[in-house]
Amino acid sequence: MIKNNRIVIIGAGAVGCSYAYALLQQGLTGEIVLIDVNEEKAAGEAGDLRDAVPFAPVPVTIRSGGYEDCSEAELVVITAGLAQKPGETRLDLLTKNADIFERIVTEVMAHGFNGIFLAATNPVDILTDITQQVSGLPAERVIGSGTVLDSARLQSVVSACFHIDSRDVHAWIIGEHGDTSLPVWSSAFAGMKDIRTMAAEEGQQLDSIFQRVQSAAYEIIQQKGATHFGIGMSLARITRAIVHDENAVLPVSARLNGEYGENGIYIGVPAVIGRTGIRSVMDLPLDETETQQFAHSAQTLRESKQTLSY
Ligand code: 6V0
Repeated sequence: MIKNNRIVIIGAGAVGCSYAYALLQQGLTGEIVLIDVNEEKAAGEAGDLRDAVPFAPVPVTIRSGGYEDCSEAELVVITAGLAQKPGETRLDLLTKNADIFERIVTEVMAHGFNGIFLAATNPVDILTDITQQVSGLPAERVIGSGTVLDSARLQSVVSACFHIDSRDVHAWIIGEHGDTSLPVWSSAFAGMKDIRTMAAEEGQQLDSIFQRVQSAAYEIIQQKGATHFGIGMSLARITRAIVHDENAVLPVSARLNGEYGENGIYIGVPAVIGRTGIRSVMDLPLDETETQQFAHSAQTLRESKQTLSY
């Protein structure tokens, strides 16, 4: 761990605080600053989190703050904005959260920020794109949570179906973090065994496995009004890859530059993540169906992006 690397979290809501709690539990930073338009909430959340510090693996300073704290930050993580309501898609949130992001990123940059941005607010791919454009930072230093959470959900469902530890399930979802995402079954393994072969042998339907993953967020939102623990841990996983300079491969939202036949859009793809952000995007071989699905997902994002003036 790089000592006292300051992480600023903008948006002290359910996602921001679950992430802060995960950071604290995993000893990933020495300093966390929470910023929120609701300053009292940010102060209250910081106070509550401070009570957990004596049980954390490393000492951590946690406080609420302002945009001036971004100048010294290694990482600014944006979880601010409106959340999905029951029945609402992630793209419905676009216009409202795009305005919020433009204001936030402008403020962060005005205070001399020169680190890495990580965004989680939905629709995350387009908001990450806006973050990069408004900040003017190199694309490798602007990362979205992408399909890290979706992939974790896929790994959990596959784990339950085949009775294999989810950490040994190497199956990923790529594309938009949303309704057009796709599972890459052509490169999916449990241990070293092809999951398509396992499904055929055990009479499991891969389509229904993916449907369970797709409906997971909608179901949880219906049941409890929000999802936040999974994304909190997903953001912590990306953070660990950065602060420990892991060169870990994670399906984040990264800007494509010819990979997958696409240019200039942010979308969930496997990328190598280390201290400087996205080191490279992994161009996976996709089968014909996956290639078509990915192109459709990219087109959906491109069309949504065109509705905005960025
Ligand atoms: P929340 O609990 O309502 O928290 C949002 C916070 O943002 C609130 O505390 C607001 O006061 C604050 N806020 C709003 N505007 C501003 C602003 N301009 N500046 C600073 N703070 C502001 O929402 P929750 O935490 O549940 O969700 C946050 C976002 O994460 C939503 O867009 C969700 O859709 C998104 N999620 C993304 C996921 C992913 O996989 N990428 C997963 C789950 C949720």
